[in-house]
Amino acid sequence: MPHTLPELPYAYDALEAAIDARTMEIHHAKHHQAYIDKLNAALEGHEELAAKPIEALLGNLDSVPEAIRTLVRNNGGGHYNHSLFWQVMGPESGVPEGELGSAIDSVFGGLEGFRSSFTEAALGQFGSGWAFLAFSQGKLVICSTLNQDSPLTRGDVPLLALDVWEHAYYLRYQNRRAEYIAQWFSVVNWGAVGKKFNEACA
Ligand code: MN3
Repeated sequence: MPHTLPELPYAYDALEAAIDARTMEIHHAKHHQAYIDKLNAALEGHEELAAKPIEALLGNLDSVPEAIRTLVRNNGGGHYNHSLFWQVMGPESGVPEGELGSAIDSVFGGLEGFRSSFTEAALGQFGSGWAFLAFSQGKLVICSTLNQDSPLTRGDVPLLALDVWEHAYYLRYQNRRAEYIAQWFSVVNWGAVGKKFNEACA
């Protein structure tokens, strides 16, 4: 079964506080779709791999034949990262609660400490890439990756993702990545992140 574009859990204009509707539409319907199309094309003729969930492919890139490994890494990563990005945003932000809230307090000294470290990772990613909050060997970590690389590939579980490719913010923010990041925190769906954290801990 080929990979397909997930529907957004909200309208394109639902995140206007941080991301304009036109950017959301192009990003979802064009950019994300293109990663999926290229991933499916790369997997053509590889029935067994094509049947695997994207997490399994990215978590074991060595099992992917070398001839298509880079295509799967880039386009499969693009598919996975964007799917996560849509899920962890929403018009209702909230704050980290429960187990996640406690873990953020103990690792980052609270939400402000988390924001500051996460901003540093997202701003410091040179060129195109992502910033993540991930679950790594039993604890929360912040990391950034180049291009469409996923923390899954090194065995970590991504919980929160921020796209810092220019296509994610250029229409409204042009070169002002710092402003985009600052606004983006207002549309983080902490309830969704908390669920992912509980699943990762289970
Ligand atoms: Mn993108």
